[in-house]
Amino acid sequence: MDGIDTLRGKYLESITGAGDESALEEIRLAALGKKGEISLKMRELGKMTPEERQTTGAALNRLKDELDAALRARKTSLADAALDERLRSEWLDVTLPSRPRRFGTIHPVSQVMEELTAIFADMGFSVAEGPQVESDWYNFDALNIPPEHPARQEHDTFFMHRAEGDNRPPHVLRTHTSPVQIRALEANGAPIRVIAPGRVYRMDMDQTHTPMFHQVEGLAIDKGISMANLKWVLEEFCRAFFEVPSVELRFRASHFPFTEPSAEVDIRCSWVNGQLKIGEGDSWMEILGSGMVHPKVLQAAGVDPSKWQGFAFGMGIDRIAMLKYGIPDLRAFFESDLRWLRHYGFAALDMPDLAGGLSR
Ligand code: 2U9
Repeated sequence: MDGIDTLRGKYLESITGAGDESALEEIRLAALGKKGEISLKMRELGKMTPEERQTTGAALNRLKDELDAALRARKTSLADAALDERLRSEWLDVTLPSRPRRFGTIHPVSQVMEELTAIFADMGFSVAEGPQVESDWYNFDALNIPPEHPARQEHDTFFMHRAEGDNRPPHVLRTHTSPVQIRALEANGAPIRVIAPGRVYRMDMDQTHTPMFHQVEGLAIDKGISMANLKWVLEEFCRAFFEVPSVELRFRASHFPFTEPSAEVDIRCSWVNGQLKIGEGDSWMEILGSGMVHPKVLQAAGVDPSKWQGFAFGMGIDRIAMLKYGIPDLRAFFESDLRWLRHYGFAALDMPDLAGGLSR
């Protein structure tokens, strides 16, 4: 029995002193494993007298249970201590303010594109897109601008390269988004109501011109369309876009190859302390060009001009963005100056919608 008490003392002490689970496992094997001290002692029972075997066997079984319980208790207490330590060291103050992070902004051109798309969509116009490198047919001929037409020179076109000896007319960087609408007409036929916003290119660079700028053009073809419809659509657009209760437009006769009759459109405005006010005043400002689509243009797009007619218009997106948001210099639009972008840019969630942002 003395031996058993010594074993108990030895193993209980080492269990209490075990620092981690692997130390506990080593102790378990040394005491209770197949070749452990207690298992060996169990094997010696066979050599004992029946009386000795009974008392020693019972005492060994009690010791086994006791050590087993002590091992489990120590294991639990080690796990609790480890968890306490993690809770202490991995403490996190979730109430701390987050680190300041710079957000990007929406470019005024993108914002204005979204705004005008929302307004025209509300009037039944869908959005069409097309290539920026165009054939001269789609950019010029189909729009009633034949090769010898002076308007070709006025467009300050960028021409693409052709291989030596290839005498086909070169492709061009589109000078307006009109080819997009020719393609939309060809693909869908009449009736149609589309706008075509996008980049256009002209070889021009000064205070008010950049070689790449943005246009939106609109096209509505149906039966019985007149300039009265054009006027209403443009007035509704200007009222919603500039967020004013009423606008007044003035149509001045003009000339474009792709429309007949053609008109340049001015909006009533005034300048108060150097600030533009749209909708009231004694001044007029040109904001877009428009007209009834020329029969030759309809024909070129595969639409019968004896059955269908319609209006078209075009305006500069950068320009109306400058007017609406008081941006003074066009060239800054494309300089990617972060300070400018942060100042004039819009928050990502500032999405235009007719119920909220744009008054109706
Ligand atoms: C088709 C038929 C006709 C589009 C039109 C204008 C008048 C116009 C200028 C405004 C300022 C270009 O950005 S700007 O320099 N545009 O004055 N654009 S009518 O006429 C079309 C378009 C497509 C099939």
